[in-house]
Amino acid sequence: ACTPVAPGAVLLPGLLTPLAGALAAVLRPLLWQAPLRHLRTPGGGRMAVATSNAGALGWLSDARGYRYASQDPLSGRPWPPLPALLDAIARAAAARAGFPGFAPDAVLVNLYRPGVGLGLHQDRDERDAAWPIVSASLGLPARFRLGGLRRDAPTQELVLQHGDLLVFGGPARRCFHGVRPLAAGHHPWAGEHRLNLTFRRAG
Ligand code: MD3
Ligand code: FE
Repeated sequence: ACTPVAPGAVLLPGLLTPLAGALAAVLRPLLWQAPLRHLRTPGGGRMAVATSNAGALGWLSDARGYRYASQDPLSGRPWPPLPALLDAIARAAAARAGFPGFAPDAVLVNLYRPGVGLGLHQDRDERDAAWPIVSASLGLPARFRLGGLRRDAPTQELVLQHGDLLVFGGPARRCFHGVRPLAAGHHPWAGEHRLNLTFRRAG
């Protein structure tokens, strides 16, 4: 199935479910090299979502603002390379959604626990918004919110399940979006967690 959920947004439900074991095997060493951490926000807060990155570029937030950088500030070393399996998943999903030629140079890893959500925001730190963002959901389900180009536009809710892929391109690329606080639960693959991977062409 390849379901349009809004202009430019395509849901590929359950596509990753058969790959969950292989994904765990590539994510484990990646998150050992570049551990998940709670970034500081420019306003002085602490992000409730824990994040890490792989690829040539990684997304960062600190007192100086939001940006992509080629090194992990925790280690002073480059981010781990984007594993071939992840690169192939992102390219295939983008192509199926109508974006052939998508070559991600960054994957942002987001870890949620029960009670943790992500407020409405836009993704605007990438150089060229003509490239889509590919999102992969693993573990506990989440209520994802997709709004419009203004923060106060109405939002639609979509439940993202383990194994789902979503591609945001075209008009959806600049839409406000967020995640409701995660409900408590247990998932056989992820325990008390939801893991989200967002593949980007940042540079
Ligand atoms: C819609 N992540 O990393 S993924 C993010 O589930 C982010 O962790 C959420 O928002 C998460 O920035 C949502 C789906 C997603 C990602 C990027 C988008 C939706 C998007 C960019 C534009 C529009
Ligand atoms: Fe986002």
